[in-house]
Amino acid sequence: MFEFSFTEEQQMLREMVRDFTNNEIKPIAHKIDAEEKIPRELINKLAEIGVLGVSLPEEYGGSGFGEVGYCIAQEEIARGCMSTATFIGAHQSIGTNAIYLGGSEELRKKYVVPLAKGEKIGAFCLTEPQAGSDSFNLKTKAYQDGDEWVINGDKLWITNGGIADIVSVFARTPKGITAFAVETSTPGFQAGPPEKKMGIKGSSTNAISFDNVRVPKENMIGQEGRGFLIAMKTLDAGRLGLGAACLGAAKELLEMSTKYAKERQQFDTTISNFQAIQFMLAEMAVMIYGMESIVYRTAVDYDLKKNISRQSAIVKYFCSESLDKVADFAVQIHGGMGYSRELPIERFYRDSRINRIFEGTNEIQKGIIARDILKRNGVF
Ligand code: MYA
Repeated sequence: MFEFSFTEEQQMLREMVRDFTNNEIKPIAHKIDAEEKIPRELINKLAEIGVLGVSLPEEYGGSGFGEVGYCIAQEEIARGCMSTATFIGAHQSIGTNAIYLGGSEELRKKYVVPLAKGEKIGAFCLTEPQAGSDSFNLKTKAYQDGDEWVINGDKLWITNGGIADIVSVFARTPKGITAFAVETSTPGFQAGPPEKKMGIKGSSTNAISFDNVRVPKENMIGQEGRGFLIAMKTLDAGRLGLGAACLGAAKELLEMSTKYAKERQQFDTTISNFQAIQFMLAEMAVMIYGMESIVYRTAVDYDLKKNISRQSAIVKYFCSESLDKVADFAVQIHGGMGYSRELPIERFYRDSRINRIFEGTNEIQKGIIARDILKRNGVF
């Protein structure tokens, strides 16, 4: 029999994170957006409840819930604040995960443990001014000098760039692209000011420069020349988690829209009695059911150690496109109130848009999907 249900532990995790979001995140989500900053106290509390390492094994400081647990947590966090979900995604799903997936046992113990416990903050430094979608075209270079590697170059659009303690950096070396774990306190590491953005304003996005940044040779993540593969494998998980965050936001928007439609009176009745509104709610629910189905199907496969490259590109594409439509319907149902800063709808609308761009644009996702389909002669 094929059964699709969460375990008791997974349900408890969801309830715990939902309570946390309701009590600790929702009351300050507007402030996070307005002040463009996630308070350190919130980050510490997220660490305390184990969310900053929720997917990672307990032996590496995590909570041991795997990718399914990570998706559950991100869904619930995104219901309250997408800036906070973005912070967690960059810290855990790509920043820390690159070291976990590619790193030696020593490197995992040295860096994954404090990152998973939330004692340190992580980030993922791949993108450069000329290497956005074309991520192979890196100009950042590293050369070996005795027992150290010396990194020089510029990174752009680095989420958590200004607040991270340990970053996963991708640089060109004689044998190809190589990944390194770098402590941001190392001389020569410099983060620029936070970028001014349309949405996810609470999440810090910075340019970073590396000026003769020296790292011990043990800080190489995996083997020399294997960095691009590590980046792509890491993004497989990242894109899936992004889909989960989109799902949580979409569910929140549907709940808010349904409640509002049942309260708002026009023409002597609630607007929920109008077919135009009902159809919007129905379309939102259709997309949410699709999102939920593919997020957890893919997360289960990831935890079973199956290759999910094409599937995670599909999840990322479908969930981010769907969330944009769901957010648009939510604004429409709320009318003027959806456009006003009095309600969180307009914040969700702004925050949603980035999901079609980061972790690989949706055009890149379609390219990945098409390439795989062509390789398999169309067999799904
Ligand atoms: S992080 C930065 C995001 N950037 C990107 O995603 C870059 C997009 N570009 C690409 O993905 C690649 O460049 C593409 C590669 C796909 C275009 N597993 O010949 P290739 C192998 C295993 O395809 P290219 C960010 O935004 C491949 O087989 N292997 O290379 C974070 C080949 O090997 P071989 C793989 O044509 C923001 C080799 O690599 C995989 O250059 C913050 C080269 O491949 C794979 N998957 O095209 C995020 N892929 O030669 C926070 C490739 O041996 C998120 N290979 O055959 C938080 C979200 C949640 C909150 C949201 C709320 C708002």
